[in-house]
Amino acid sequence: MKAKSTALRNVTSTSLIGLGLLFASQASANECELKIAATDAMQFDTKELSVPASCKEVTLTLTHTGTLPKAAMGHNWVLTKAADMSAVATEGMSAGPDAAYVKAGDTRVIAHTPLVGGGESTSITFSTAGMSATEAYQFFCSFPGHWAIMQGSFKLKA
Ligand SMILES: [Cu+2]
Repeated sequence: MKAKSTALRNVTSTSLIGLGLLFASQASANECELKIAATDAMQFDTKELSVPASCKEVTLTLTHTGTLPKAAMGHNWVLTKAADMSAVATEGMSAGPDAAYVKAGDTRVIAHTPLVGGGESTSITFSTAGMSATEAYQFFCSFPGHWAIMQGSFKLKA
């Protein structure tokens, strides 16, 4: 009985070491998943998002915690280089709500969600290929008039 429990303990510590090695070489899926909430008061609940640079893909879930409809207080989540944000936001206004106020084929847009209204949520997964830990990125809501307030920094942590 005693021998058996020792053996079990050895197996357990071996698998923990294995897990440790796995985590060291690649970020765990959890670290590559982000959540952000947006409100009827035209606010995101954070001004800073980051993931480890080892994330090959990032999954972001946007939840609109308010009650106002999409046409009045729609929100989305758009990611660009910081330097591209204002031009992408301004040019996106004429794209309309069905295009989530993002200009068609805009290659400056790294990722974006559709618009959501109160009580809705949406999720996207995007690749970090071509992104850099030394580059400054910005996320924002491209609903007309929102981006000046609804924005924050996005970083790949080296
Ligand atoms: Cu918004």
